Amino acid sequence: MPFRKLPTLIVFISFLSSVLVAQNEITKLPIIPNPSISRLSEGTFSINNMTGITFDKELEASANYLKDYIEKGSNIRLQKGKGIFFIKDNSIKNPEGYLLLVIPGKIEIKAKTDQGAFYAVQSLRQLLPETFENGSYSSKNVYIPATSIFDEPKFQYRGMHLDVARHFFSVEFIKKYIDMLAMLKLNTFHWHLTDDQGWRIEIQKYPKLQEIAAYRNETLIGHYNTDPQQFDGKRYGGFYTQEEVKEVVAYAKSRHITVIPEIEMPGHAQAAISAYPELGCTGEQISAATKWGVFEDIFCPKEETFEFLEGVLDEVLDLFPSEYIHIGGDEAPKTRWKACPHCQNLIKEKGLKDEHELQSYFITRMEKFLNEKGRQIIGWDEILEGGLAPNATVMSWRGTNGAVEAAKQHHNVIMTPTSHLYFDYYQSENDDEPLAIGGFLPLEKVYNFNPIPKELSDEEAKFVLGAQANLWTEYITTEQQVEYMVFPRMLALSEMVWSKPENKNYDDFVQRVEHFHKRLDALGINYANHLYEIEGNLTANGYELKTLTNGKNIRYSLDGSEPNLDSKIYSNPIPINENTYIKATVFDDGTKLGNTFSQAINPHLAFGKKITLNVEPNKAYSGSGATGLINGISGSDKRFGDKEWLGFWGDDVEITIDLGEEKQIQWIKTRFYDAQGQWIYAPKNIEITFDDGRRFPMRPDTSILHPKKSIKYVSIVTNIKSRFLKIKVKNFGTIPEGKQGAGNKAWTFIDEIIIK
Ligand code: TNX
Repeated sequence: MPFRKLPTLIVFISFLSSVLVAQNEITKLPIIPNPSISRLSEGTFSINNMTGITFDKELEASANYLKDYIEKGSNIRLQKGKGIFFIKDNSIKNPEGYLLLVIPGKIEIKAKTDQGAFYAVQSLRQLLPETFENGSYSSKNVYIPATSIFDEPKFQYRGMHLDVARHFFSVEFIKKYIDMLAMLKLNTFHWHLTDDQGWRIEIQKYPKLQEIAAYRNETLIGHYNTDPQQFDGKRYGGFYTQEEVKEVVAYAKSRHITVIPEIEMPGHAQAAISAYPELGCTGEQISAATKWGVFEDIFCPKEETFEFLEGVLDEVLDLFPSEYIHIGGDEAPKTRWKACPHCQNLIKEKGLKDEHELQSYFITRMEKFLNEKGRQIIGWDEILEGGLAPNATVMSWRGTNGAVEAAKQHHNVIMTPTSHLYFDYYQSENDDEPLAIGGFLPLEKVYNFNPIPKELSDEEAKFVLGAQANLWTEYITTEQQVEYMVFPRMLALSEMVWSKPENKNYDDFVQRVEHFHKRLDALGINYANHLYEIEGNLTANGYELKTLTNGKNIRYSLDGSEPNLDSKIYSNPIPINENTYIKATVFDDGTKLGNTFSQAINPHLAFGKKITLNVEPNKAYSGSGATGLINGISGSDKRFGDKEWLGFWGDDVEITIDLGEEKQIQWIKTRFYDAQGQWIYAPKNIEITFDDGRRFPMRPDTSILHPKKSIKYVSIVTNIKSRFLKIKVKNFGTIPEGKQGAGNKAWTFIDEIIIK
């Protein structure tokens, strides 16, 4: 829904003047997501056993929610009557918007809908002590600071996804997850219910989905890239009964959350085919997948498959009132369809060009079925290939190009790019992080994402409904780990989709996150705490150290020792003229917080010299720019998303380094990330040209004894005088069949070019 700035502002101003809250300083309240307009004033309102609650009928649910929250959180019991007022107010245009006024005499919550009032309650909740979260608030009175808030969301789609196919989570936990979303004013839960490794929803018409497809024989242990792969030998699985699904949907509804089910087609269908082999093209008996990846056994576009999927969806529609149904559509290799006479006949008969158009035929047919029942489809951005189904909404995950293309075709889009919203990626560069799929997505990167792609005009931008973060659970085996991966990044997501850009400020957000930790503790939510980490940056003045939260000291050493209370306090950039090894730690009043940061900086011939590129790195992986390639710092061995690695998607890259004057060069080394599961491949070839026109290929570096599996090292040894070096890096090309991301362009990631 487009943001109607003017009328709401006028409403707010008249609201303020009507209660004579004037001349107060605008102060930030510790609320996440940050409200549109908020003001803290003099005085407090006290809630105690005398406090009454009064509501308009339409806001009854939220009034009861608040009453319950207070009574469960403390010994305070609310009365009927004056004190806290829930007032229906049609002048608040946005159905999710609200006004919250706390003055010494009363609390007023105004909204047009119960949903708006619910969000007011969530804000009020964050003004109450954290002990309310676990029922341990023991006083008879609680004082709330006088406050006035006007608030409404920036985006209408604010989503969080959970994959329950790779690992299965209890109904109890799904409800807790929904509560977490509601607390942060997210309104959509995308429930990824089916995949190659398991089918997780009861379908009465097809009992073998429960008996067979819900289970796999065993599960991969450790990372996919471990060689040789190992398995645990234990049967694993489970599914939600229809009764449980109804319970979850109703629970979510009472928290103003829509549950969107995802039933994957035509790919990620191996579990379903294991139960009903006739749904595949070969008819062969297969089993649910026991490892991760993209699998070739996909649904075959036969009449009996459509009948099956329609039967499944009929039951799904009865369970989920959501307007949107997610039909997947991603990562469907066409190998089986190419070899299948039925598919080839169908292509001819329908006058289709190829298997991509056949996929489009498949999706369009399912869309028609769902549209006739009054529902709309959402699909991953692959549904653009071979032509978009007429009314489909696109979930853009492979970067943002899919979103741009769909919006330009006037289709709705939801942003969920891997680069900014894949919460299965690492959130810190610490070595002690739990095993994750790969990548690096720190809090700040999530926070600073702008869901509106720059390429879109204002008109086209209206098709961007909002954003969603995804939690794929290949490497996430427990509920505690789910929480660890989503917190605190879900806080950043909530502010990114709710708050207006002018109300966003990362430094301020981080102080609020530090405060919010206490609430998460009280709620028994497991979260990652990287707030006391140190960020280092090489600048023209030396190496700078920074930490996020206010009022702390950084102490550091340069001799490899662990910083302690006797170590130097950091105040100015550390000069770098030779090989330097910095270790630094955050202290608060003599207490060490967080982990020790360490960084080696090894200057070389190109250090601080001029570097140019023929193409810009992809904007999602632009690191610290081209100079990062010669800054004496090597990118992390494990996280290609850090500030050092530069990522290029499909481009051939030409790098020119100007040493300022002719120099004697002994050798040149560089390295490339190689993580095929994430579509990252070492280049096809690399070539260096010098001033005299001589050209040399760069070859695998055999001087490195134990190369990291995820990194390819290359070097040349030469004895040459040159001022300029031109390094040509040829992209790997198209990802081959059978690999993750087959058919897409490969990524090239490069960092550090060392010249000696
Ligand atoms: C790609 S995102 C997938 C999922 C994986 C995920 C891992 C998408 C539409 N498909 O099947 O779980 O990567 O990050």
